[in-house]
Amino acid sequence: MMRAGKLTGMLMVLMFCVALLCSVPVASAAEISLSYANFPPAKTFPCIQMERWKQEVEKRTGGKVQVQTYPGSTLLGAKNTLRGVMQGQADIGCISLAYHPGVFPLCSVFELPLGFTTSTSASLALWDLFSKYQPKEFKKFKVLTMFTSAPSNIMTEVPVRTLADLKGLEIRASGILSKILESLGATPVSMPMSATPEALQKGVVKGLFSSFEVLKDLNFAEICRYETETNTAVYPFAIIMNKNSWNGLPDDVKKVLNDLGREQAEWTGNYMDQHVKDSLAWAKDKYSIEMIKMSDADMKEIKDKTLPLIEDWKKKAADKGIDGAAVLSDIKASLVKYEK
Ligand code: DTR
Repeated sequence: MMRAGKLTGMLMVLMFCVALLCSVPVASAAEISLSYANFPPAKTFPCIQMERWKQEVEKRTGGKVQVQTYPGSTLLGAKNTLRGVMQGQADIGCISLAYHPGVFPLCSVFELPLGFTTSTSASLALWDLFSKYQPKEFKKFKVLTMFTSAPSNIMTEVPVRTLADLKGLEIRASGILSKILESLGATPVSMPMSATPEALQKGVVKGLFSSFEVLKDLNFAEICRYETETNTAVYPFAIIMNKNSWNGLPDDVKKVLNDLGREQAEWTGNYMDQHVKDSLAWAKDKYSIEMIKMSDADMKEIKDKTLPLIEDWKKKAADKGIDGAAVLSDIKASLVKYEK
């Protein structure tokens, strides 16, 4: 049986604690909450850039905006992000343009072998192109930023040392990059990156055509021990926002998001370029991957065989009223400006 004095003492301590908790200011709940859907796993670069964007938006709005991120297709997957954001199932979404053939007649130009050697230069050039042309292909959305992967290379479970080794080999790609593989004699199997791990494990594909950081981020180095350096086309991405969600934002928040447009493109490019180097070092150390360079003759044949794809793009662009030559001229100027 507890003595009365001890009980009184415990009650006094309890009341003091309650008073202390009531005096602590509770962080004010954000006035605005935005949902941000992303299709690939959390450790891949589209999601890493998403988390950085979230942090910057919450910091620069002084907590007025809270961003709820959904990596790994937990809210919208690769194939339904475009419609999902348009319908308001998510305020914001990440799309890989190559997953939507024919939908982005202007910005799909960035799926071509344009000569960019880094994600940073390609991302800045893509954002500049979008900013200049404001293409109607995005008219149903607010585009918050755009960026690209690093240049694409061939990662396979069997060595590809020559173009002849590519013949008939089933390799995962998407968009115009699938057409690049086809022009080189490979058998492209188009699918989103999120479907690639299962396709590799089941043997549906013998490798993939993408940037090297996935060797680490998706552990592809475990199966694809052979890396053939082609350093060709990149994959363009756009971060799109539901128009009603955008229109409902106060001007001060819109300014924060607009100011982040180009900055986020550059940040993502820088992150990607460094992460490719780190991922290759990691894969060499953990899985002793073999880096393969094809002969100069094979590299020239790759260039010769893929150039016609640029003419194809120009024709399709013209059908949509786009001056392809002017777009390519602007991109050439960006190459000079950013590839110094
Ligand atoms: N392979 C391209 C682009 C890409 C490169 N790394 C990642 C990581 C996660 C998703 C996509 C990508 C693509 O499938 O879009």
